[in-house]
Amino acid sequence: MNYRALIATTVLSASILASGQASAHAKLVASDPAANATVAAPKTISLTFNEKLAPAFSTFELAMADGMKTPVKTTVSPDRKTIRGAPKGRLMPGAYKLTWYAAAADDGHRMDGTLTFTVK
Ligand SMILES: [Cu+2]
Repeated sequence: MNYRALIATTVLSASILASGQASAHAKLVASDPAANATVAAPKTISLTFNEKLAPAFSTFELAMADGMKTPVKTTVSPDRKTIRGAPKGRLMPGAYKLTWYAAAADDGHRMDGTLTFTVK
């Protein structure tokens, strides 16, 4: 690597680090089921975030379209980036709304969001 390339790489790394610190908020990057998907009744639901979570403040709730809550037991994965939940019993066909709560491990900032999916 020549000197100029090294400087460019260093500047780039520094700006990535800076932006990482500036946006230290847990963002949902993937889910299973995916948002707006129609799926067979899932045995587990997983939500993956862009950064490590504080497990005590990171969970989700599941409700049917009529607002009736479906009991779900959630845990945070060992790498602390994924919240997994197992619905109690088989999910009935219909539309579900999932509401997640996630706190970033590094600064404790709490975020939340929703996604919907349909069980066929
Ligand atoms: Cu933050």
